[in-house]
Amino acid sequence: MAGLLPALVAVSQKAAEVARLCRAEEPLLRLRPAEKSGPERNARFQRDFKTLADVLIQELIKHDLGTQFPELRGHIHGEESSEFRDAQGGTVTVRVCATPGDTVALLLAVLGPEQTRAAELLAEAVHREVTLGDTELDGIDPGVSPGDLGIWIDPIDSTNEFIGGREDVAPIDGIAPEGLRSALVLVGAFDRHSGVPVLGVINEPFFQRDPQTHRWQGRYHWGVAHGDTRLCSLSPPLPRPRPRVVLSRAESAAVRGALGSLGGGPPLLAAGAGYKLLCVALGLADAFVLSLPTTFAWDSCAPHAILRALGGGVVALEGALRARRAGGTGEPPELRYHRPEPGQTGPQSWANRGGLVAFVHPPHLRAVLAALGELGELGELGE
Ligand code: 2IP
Ligand code: CA
Ligand code: CA
Repeated sequence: MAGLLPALVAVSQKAAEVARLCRAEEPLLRLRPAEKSGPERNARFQRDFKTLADVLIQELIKHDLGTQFPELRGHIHGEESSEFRDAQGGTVTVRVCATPGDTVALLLAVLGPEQTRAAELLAEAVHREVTLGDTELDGIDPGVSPGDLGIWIDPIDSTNEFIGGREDVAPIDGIAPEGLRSALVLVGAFDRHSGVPVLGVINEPFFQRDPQTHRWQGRYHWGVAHGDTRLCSLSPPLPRPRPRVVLSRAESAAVRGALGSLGGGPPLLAAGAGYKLLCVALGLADAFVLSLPTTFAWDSCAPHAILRALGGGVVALEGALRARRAGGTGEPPELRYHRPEPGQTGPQSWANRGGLVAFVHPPHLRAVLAALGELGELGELGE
């Protein structure tokens, strides 16, 4: 189906523009993020927040894709609920309205009546037609019908870093350990029947700053992995002889130690699940390992499609270690995106509960699994 990939890229560009606007406009910066509680809260953080940008971006992506591809309606999912607190402490259901004027009116309920300029800027960005000018995308037909696909959106991955807004964090070995750079927009499409990720777009709204204007400039990456088709805006990175690993700061000492013995140097630490997956796709790291249940379908779907397009993938860590212990010689199980985890509700039913390993080159995956296999069960890795 020609047209879906450019549409995913176009919505990610619109989303990135809204993310940049929300950081550039004073009244939007002053808007207090809403704290998540109960099942909405990610256990990775003591306090977990969502901003108007998270909710508005998810709604604009749902709106634009559902309008262009009616077969996708009801199959576009994302991290956030559409509710946000209004200026009086009540609740507004955020959505893209039929006209920019109606969207302004709705945003004013969130921002307060004096914030007309901010509401107008946001509504203008949300309703703007995006022209890509990326001719490479026009010729790509992934050979899959939207009626067979579902979508996972992480409107902003690394919301904490987005809120913190640190602009000048120096990279270490090419990887930004934290800061705005790690806030990404992730839009992935998976096969509704098999759960395999097939199309992915990662947008970096805060890739670099224009040296003259100091305004943030973004960039995007895409990948297609369907049937025998493997296409990607990136080239497969050259493998290092010994894998360099990137990890979450929350990762256990046991995992850090085991992976440090691989010979690729001490593991690098970075914020953002999507950003660490991107580091693997870019070849800044050879593997991202996570032994904790703190990522979700919306974090991994889009990067996973890109990694598959490059010849790699994202496997379920617990399942892969179990198969290895049982003497299995086949491919370790990859993450799937179509079925909620039985017995779980809300976001937890979409958690990558058994952790993950992301890689491009299969020998690196095998080296990582061998190192972690020495440690025992996944539960013991957290110690
Ligand atoms: C978060 C975000 C965090 C990540 C966590 C994700 O998503 O990517 O940065 O933790 O696992 O769920 P870490 O930085 O330790 O990898 P969000 O910001 O969308 O809630
Ligand atoms: Ca996320
Ligand atoms: Ca998010």
